Amino acid sequence: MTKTQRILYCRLPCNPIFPIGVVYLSDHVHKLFPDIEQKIFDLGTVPPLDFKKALDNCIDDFKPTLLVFSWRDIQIYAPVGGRGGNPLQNAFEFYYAKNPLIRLRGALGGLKVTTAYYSELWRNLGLIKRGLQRAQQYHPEARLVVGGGAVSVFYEQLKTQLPDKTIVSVGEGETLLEKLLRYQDFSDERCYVVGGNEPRKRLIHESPTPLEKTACNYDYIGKIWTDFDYYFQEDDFYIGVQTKRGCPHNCCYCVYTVVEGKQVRINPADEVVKEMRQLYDRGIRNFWFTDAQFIPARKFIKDAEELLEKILESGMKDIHWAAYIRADNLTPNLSELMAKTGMNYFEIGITSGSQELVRKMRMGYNLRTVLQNCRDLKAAGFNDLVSVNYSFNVIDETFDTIRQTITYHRELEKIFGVDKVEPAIFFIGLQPHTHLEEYAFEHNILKPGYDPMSLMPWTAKKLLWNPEPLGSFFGEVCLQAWQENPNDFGREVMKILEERLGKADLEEALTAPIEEKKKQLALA
Ligand code: B12
Ligand code: SF4
Repeated sequence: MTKTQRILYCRLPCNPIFPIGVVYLSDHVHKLFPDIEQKIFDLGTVPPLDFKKALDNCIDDFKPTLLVFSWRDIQIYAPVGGRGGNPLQNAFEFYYAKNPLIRLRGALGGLKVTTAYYSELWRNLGLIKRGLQRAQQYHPEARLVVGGGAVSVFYEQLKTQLPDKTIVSVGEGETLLEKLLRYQDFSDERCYVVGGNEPRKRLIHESPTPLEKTACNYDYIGKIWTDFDYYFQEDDFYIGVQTKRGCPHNCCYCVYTVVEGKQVRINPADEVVKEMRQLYDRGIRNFWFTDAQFIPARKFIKDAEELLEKILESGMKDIHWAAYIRADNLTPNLSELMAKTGMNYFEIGITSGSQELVRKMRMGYNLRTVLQNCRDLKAAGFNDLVSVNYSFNVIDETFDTIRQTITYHRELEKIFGVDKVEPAIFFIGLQPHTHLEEYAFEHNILKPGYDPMSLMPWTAKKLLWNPEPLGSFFGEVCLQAWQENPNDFGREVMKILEERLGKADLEEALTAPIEEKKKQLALA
């Protein structure tokens, strides 16, 4: 019976990031049901004016019985130029500028960003509905499943906006699709049906069904995806390859650890290399290991080493790769392997250079270890770009902790070189299902039932986390940085902060006094 299914995977419009989610889903389904007809259609490669027409044509052509819509991102807060402008700058101009003209500019810019945001939201919902209606013209029983990063984060809010009977999926979707195609009960998967069962409480916290990942079959993917080549044309695309799923940490603002689950599941190194090899043979040289964390904890160091050793053995010598790296989990050997295998960019999300705050944010980092490991990495020959993500003002920030962050950053600059360390200044966009959300409830900053997808100024101001008493101070510093050096915003913010507040002692940054006191008390 499943043979008669025809599955269309439609990745909703998105910046051109390789749609690894639908690639993996269709590969998984093909391995289990080789006779099922499938097609991948990526709206990320289609110009906006053609979205509707291209979708219609694709459906008329393929006549799917099952529509799999993949929605990657909804949120837009970022320190970079985003869709419709720089959202962070607009918001800060509107909230914090003293000059009424700049406030007005912020308000207008904010309006533009807000309009773009809601238009995209409604447009995507419209495309989903349109696709279903069109498919039902050919197969009245055609069904709709939606999933992907954005749906995983906002699954509760989407329940009133999607057509009846839509299956809404949280986290990875392989086993859900498998059950659906076998006509099995899928109610134990991380999903719910619109108009049917309500999403279970804490659905997102449930563990994903375990799954052994094998190398994606790109010969097959090439056959079901006409625009596959699109991502091979530019040299600067980093093609996604997943090497593991899950993160065991508890960083207070992070939702990855619930989307992917705390259980780390390693994809066999041989399979990862086999997958990379297929891409390599098609001319790909840049890979992004799309793991929530490439080295989630010390006990996974040996897995990372095994993978990198196998990449070396495979002879793929001229590749580059990038990933999110917890730099507290490096060893000199691993650092050497990273440099040798072509890591040319990584992001470390230390969030703050103050050990005291890093502990309060439950990040489990030891900043002293991070520094030492960065020195090892440099000694191993790493000479490329590091993006260090700082989010000021998350919890209990003070002028002292800011001074510590500046000192810490300067130390990283001493290791890698000023031009090689890019301070990426984020302000945390508060996300549902995080500890920070609980903190906001406990401190009466947000009330349960708020809409995390709202971009209305009164909600956005709280979600774009920058609470007083330091909120206005950071607002003013960022505005000055945009005015004086908009093209090097992060470094400019650091410079202004240092001019205004000075630096702390490195030793002060690296120690968390309260914990020390607690330890001493415990010893006493
Ligand atoms: C790696 C990553 C990046 C890398 C991507 C590198 C690359 N070349 O691929 C980089 C650093 C570039 C990046 C950037 C951004 N990212 Co990002 N990123 C991730 C991360 C960690 C993994 C995504 C991934 O590829 N996973 C591996 C693949 C296999 O999984 P997947 O695509 O999610 O697909 C699986 C499931 O979702 C599901 N699935 C997918 N579609 C469907 C459909 C159906 C019907 C079903 C049943 C299931 C299903 O099954 C798939 C296979 O298991 C996620 C967080 C996370 N842990 O998921 C955030 C995430 C996707 N990013 C997010 C965002 C917002 C961004 C940015 C927009 C941030 C910003 N403000 O600048 C940017 C820009 C992206 C853009 N479009 O321009 C958000 C999106 C949700 C949201 N908040 O709106 C996420 C979820 C993080 C978060 N918590 O907020 N990102
Ligand atoms: S921020 Fe990174 S280390 Fe922390 S929970 Fe999220 S993915 Fe894990």
